[in-house]
Amino acid sequence: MQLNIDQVLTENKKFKTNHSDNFDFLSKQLENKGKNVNNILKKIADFQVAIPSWALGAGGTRFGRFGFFGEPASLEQKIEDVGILHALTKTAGAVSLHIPWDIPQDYNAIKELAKANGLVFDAVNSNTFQDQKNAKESYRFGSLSNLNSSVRDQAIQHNIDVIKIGNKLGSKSLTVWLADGANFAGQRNFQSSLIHTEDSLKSIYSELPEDWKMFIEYKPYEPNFYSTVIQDWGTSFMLANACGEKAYTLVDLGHHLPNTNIEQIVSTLMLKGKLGGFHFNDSKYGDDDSTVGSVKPYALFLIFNELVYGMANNSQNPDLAWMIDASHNIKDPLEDLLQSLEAIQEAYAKALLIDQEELKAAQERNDVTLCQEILQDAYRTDVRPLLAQARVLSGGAIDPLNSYRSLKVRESLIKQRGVNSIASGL
Ligand code: LRH
Ligand code: MN
Ligand code: MN
Repeated sequence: MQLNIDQVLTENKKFKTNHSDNFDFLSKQLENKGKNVNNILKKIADFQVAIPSWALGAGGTRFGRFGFFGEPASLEQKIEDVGILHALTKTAGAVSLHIPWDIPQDYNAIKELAKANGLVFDAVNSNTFQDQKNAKESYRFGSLSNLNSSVRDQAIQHNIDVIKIGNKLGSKSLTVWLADGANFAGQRNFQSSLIHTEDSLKSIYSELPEDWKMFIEYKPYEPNFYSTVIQDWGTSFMLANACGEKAYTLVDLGHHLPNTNIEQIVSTLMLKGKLGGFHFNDSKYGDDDSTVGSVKPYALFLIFNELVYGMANNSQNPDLAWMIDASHNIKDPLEDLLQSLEAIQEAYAKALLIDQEELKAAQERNDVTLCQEILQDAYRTDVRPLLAQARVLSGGAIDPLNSYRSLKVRESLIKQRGVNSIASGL
């Protein structure tokens, strides 16, 4: 199923007057404050976020999975789902594949389909956290860090195979996330685990095409509950430095212990030119993979403040690979992703409103109160008309979620795919 522009434009008629009133009011207010609204609109429109192929089915917990109706049963259908998100929002112009959950069969056909939906292929993700069908070796006791060199070799080869798959699709980066670690104190020697991991990553890195990047994702715990080899940004940063200039740290918002100052991590990594990718989600407790901005929207805004600062001031840091890494087991996954996309754009737009010059001057005067006021003034601005206007200018929907419902997208998907279709891969 593909949404066409006419359906979106017809929908927009319903919201047009209201939207114009809201946008005119906001842009006047912003212009009175000296903001360049057109510049902000352009930045919002240019901000594209990849959708992971694994977020399109209703996810689950280890205790159970409640499938949602009309889930995409093949990679083709997943790409169609991302196409629907992109047609409505014009901000989901990329898809990120997890291998072997989503291995293309016919590469040309998949590339054509992605193109027809206005999508490119973002980072490819390797998977050495599960045993694969017919694999010779098991990852029960780790993959790239395993004490057994045959297991490490198998995991290295898998990553190289994933690079080859990504290359055929036009991807330009590999994301490595390792579940490796220990469940019990004394189970593993920390140093030998780290040494093996570094050596394995270097072997993968040596097979990276010239114009590719490697992202090293960290996470403090889960599935191992005593120690994780790449547990924090420092370990990832160290490994990225050891590999070389095409290796970077990837920050996943859910991969921090409670109250970690993620905005400071982002800032440090950008200063050092080593922030490569970003996984958006939100959480209350751990790696909850909740809808972006649903629990801690102010924290997200503070993170975006550092990202915006870094994008403007740290030319040593490359363009970032943005991706949503969220999934929920009771919501319609497409509705969940529409909400996440909106929350990301909202935090970004608010951060763009921060007057950096004024903030710097207030910081230099140690006017702490004013510093806070400057941030909060931006945060308290309702930027939704800006997001809607950026979408209108790109041919998207004024109100994506509303239109998704009134166009009865899920109902059509159920008709096509059946009530019981279950997302492939997971
Ligand atoms: C690990 C993770 C990582 C995986 C994805 C499925 O928690 O964030 O990015 O590849 O989830
Ligand atoms: Mn992630
Ligand atoms: Mn995660």
